[in-house]
Formats: sequence, structure tokens, C-alpha cells
Amino acid sequence: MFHYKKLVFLFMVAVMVLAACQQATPVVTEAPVVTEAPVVTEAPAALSEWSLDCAPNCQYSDLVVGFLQTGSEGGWRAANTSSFKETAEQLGLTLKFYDSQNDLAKQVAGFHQFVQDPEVNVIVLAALETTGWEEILQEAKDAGKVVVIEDRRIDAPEDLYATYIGSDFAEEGRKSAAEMCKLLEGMEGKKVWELVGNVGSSAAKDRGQGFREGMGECGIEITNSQTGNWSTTEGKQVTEAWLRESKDVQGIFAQNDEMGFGAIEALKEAGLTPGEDVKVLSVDATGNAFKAMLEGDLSVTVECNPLLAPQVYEAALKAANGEELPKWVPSQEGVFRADDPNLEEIAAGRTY
Ligand code: GYE
Repeated sequence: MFHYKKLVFLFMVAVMVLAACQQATPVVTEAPVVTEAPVVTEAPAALSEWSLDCAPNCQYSDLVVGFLQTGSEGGWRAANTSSFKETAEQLGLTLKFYDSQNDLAKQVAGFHQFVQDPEVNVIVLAALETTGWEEILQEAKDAGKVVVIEDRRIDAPEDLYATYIGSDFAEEGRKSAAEMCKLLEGMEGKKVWELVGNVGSSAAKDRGQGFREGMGECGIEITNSQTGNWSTTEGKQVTEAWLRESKDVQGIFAQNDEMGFGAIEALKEAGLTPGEDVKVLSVDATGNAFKAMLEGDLSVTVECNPLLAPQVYEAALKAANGEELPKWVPSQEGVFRADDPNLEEIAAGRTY
């Protein structure tokens, strides 16, 4: 009996000792919260060919961005330019802004200037035309500049730039054709006039191609097509000239809002009612397009997002730090219609 009691006592002592041991070892349930971006001391395995000397720890304050803007041809461009200037200030990077005044020779000259500028380590290009950039892009790359293409794509080998950030213009064209088909439902004819952007630009080429891809769905026929150079004045002049020839038109596809506003003025002065006699559709979805839709003059506007700077600067910093980037990051965009019951509310919420 005595041995049995001794055994029980020893067993209980053992259990108590074990319990005391368990409390001592902490169980790590979640990783410790990292407050500061860990300073990467050793370089990651393979920095991309675009990395700058400050890689892999470049900060926005290390970036000096030479931005080659097309010019100042309308509401969309003004919003795009503000996006770059305001975001540069917010992020604390240095921006050298170059206005190419919609002149290709000036834009190429500005590019050379930035390639030779020792302060500039990032070059951002909104290309006026798709071709002719290979040589200067190679010079920029050899000079160790990070090159990012924004807004308008170019026809050049992808290894000559870090990434392209911009819209799918062909998709905007296809959307425009689908919307025009809806607008022309029930109208006896499907004759459409096209106001084209500046010749040679990707926005103009791709929107036109996309529209032609989709227009067959409902038998649309383009009976006039000419550039209005993205401007209201030229959009009006071109439409006036067509109206002097014939008023047999059911739809106008304006590749941007400004040219659409010009067409609306011309229709009114010719005694036609935009939105009734002729359906006008444009691309961009700027604030003025919402006004024109609320007045019933413009029937549809297909969005093209101009607020690209945050994405562009983020991509430039990633490239500077040696990260590989996808070659194209298409923007997410919508379609807005004059017959939308919530249009007033939507318009009130727009930022450009
Ligand atoms: O549609 C037009 C501007 O490149 C997407 O350029 C841009 C176009 C835009 O002039 O309004």
C-alpha cells in the first residue's frame, strides 16, 4: 500500500513539473509587424536592365523625371498634365515638364535634351506618333535612363522601354461601335461620319480600327472620315464642310469629346438637332462631355482615363529598383450614356 501511495505522489509531482515547463516556450502565431520597408542591403538576385544606381533602395525623392507631353489640345490632356504635376509634388519627385506643342520635331528634340541631361534618370513619353522612336530610345537606354511610355503606345521593340501605361484604344473603338449600333436602332439609315484624332497617333489609329471591327454588327457605313486634330474648332470646320455636301447622316463618331462638341455646333447651325436627327458619340468622358449629355446634345461618351501619373511613377520606381514589369498595364474604363437616369449624380462625382 505504501509503495502505491509513493508512486501516485511521484506521478503527480511529474505532471506538475511538465505543466510548468510548457508555459515558458512562447507560441509565435503571426509574423512580427514590419513598420519600415526593410532596407535591402544585398542586391536581389537579378536587377532588371533598367535599374538605377540607387537600386534596390531607390525612393521617389531619387527620381528626376523628364516628361514629354504631347501639348495642350483639350480637356483630357489638361487632366493628364495636372495628374503628372500634382502627383509629382505629392510623392516628392522632381518633374521636368516638356510641352511638345503637338509638334513631333519638338517632341524628338525634347527627348534628346532629356537623354543628355545628367540630372534626368527617368524619361516618360506621351508619343505624338507611333513610329520613329527606336534610335532615340536606344540612346536613352545606353545612357542608363528608365523609359516609361504613357497614354499613347508606340511601334518599337519592347526591350527599348520598361513598360507602357495607357488605354486599350482599339477596345474603346469597339465599344463606340457597339454603342453607335444601339443609338441607331430604329433609324432608317446607318451612315456615320468619323472625326479622327491626329494622324499617326496610336489613339487615332486604334480607335478607328476598333470601330471598324465592331460596326459590321449592325451594318454601319462610314461615309466620311477626316482628322479634326482633337480640336473643337477643326471638328466643327470638317463637319460644316461635310454638311455643305449632304445632310444624309445618322451618326457622328468623334474620336474625342472636343471634336464632338465642334460637330454638335455645326449640326445646330445647319438646322439639325443633335441627339435626335443625328446621334453624336465621343471618346474621353471629360466633364464637358457630361454637360453636353445633360443638355441632350451628346448621346454617349466612352471613357479614356487621363489620371495615369500615379501608375506611371510607381512603375518608374519599380523599374529603378530593378523589378521586372509587365510590358502593358491597360487602364480600366467605362461607358456613359445621356439616357442614364443617374447621369446627374455620376457627373457630380467626376474628377476631370
Ligand atoms: O482621347 C484626346 C487627346 O491620347 C488618349 O489625346 C489621348 C487622346 C485623347 O488629345 O482627347
